[in-house]
Amino acid sequence: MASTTSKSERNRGVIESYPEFLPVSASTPVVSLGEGNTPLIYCSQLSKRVGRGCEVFVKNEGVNPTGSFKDRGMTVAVSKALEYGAKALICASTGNTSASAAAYAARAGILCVVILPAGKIAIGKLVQAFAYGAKIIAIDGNFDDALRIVRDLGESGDFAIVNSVNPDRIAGQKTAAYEIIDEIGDAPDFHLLPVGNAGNIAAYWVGYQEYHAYKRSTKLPAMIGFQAAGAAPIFYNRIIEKPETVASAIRIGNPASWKQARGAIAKSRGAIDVVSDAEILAAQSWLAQHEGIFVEPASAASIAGLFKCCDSGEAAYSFQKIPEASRIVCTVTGHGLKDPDLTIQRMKELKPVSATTTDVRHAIGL
Ligand code: AN7
Repeated sequence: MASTTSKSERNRGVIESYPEFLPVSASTPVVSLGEGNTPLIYCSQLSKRVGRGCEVFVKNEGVNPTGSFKDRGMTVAVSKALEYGAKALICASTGNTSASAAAYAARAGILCVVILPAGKIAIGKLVQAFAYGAKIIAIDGNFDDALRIVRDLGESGDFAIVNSVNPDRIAGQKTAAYEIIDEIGDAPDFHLLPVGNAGNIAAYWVGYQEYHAYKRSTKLPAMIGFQAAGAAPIFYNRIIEKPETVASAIRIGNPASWKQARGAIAKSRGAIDVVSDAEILAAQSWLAQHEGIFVEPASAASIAGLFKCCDSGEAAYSFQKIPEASRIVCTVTGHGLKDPDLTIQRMKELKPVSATTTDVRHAIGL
């Protein structure tokens, strides 16, 4: 029997919410921080901007326990690692995977080693990995180098790899698609999301297909992925040796789930497209200032992508193809406070005024 999620069950975590769809059994030691069941927020301003009677929802994954969607996959990967008897976890990361792995390892009482591209991790994510007590190794290389090393070390049998090359991660992450269908009663027509290592787009597609097979939904969404223009191997169909983008979370040149992402896009009749750094940052500000949802730059790629689909004839999925009254879900993957540096740069210096009502009125501009 499938569970449905309701507010009173808010903190059950994805394994307890969807055990029948996950590779767990009664003997799996569940390591959870109450991840999942994240808000699916109807966005009136975004819907208005898209027009044509479309409804736009944002799935806000930034409110997971460590502030990103990675927690959904990590609860399953770490629980299974414990079940298999692993003594230590290892991952490569652009930041969020390491924050999540470190937290769940702490909770499981096992060691976590994280391999990171030196100087390329957003400050909040690095702070998290330190706070949770991970063993942190910074390398002179990029994420793709880090993942290569992790795969090598994983072969020794000393570590359980908790990157999305581990199928338990994908299994956990697909629960976000279940939640969307449980909440709105059917799959959306379009699902937009950022793409980095490409695990998440593959995971959502698995989730949508499974629920469809179980007749929980009547349709399948078109999956539309967005890469940063300087780190867009899937879009350009070639490995990018030196990926560059302000969206450090998706600064990946050789995604592990490349093939699965291509499959999801082709089978769902979706698309892969690119958004520029300027478009990403503009979308990040817009979403914060018009909908009250502050996300990290990588997450804003889905919103930048939505705008591109609406505004540009150049988009891989121009909205001319989108029927009126479509339901669109955009996943925003991580919290804005994880990566505040660029927002801080845009903040004007705050000059104190004297502590009088008159001067404060003046400063407000009244
Ligand atoms: C905020 O943490 O790859 O396409 O090592 O942190 O499933 O990789 C993060 C990826 C999107 C891309 N948004 O998801 C890592 C890492 C945020 C992210 C992605 C990431 P995938």
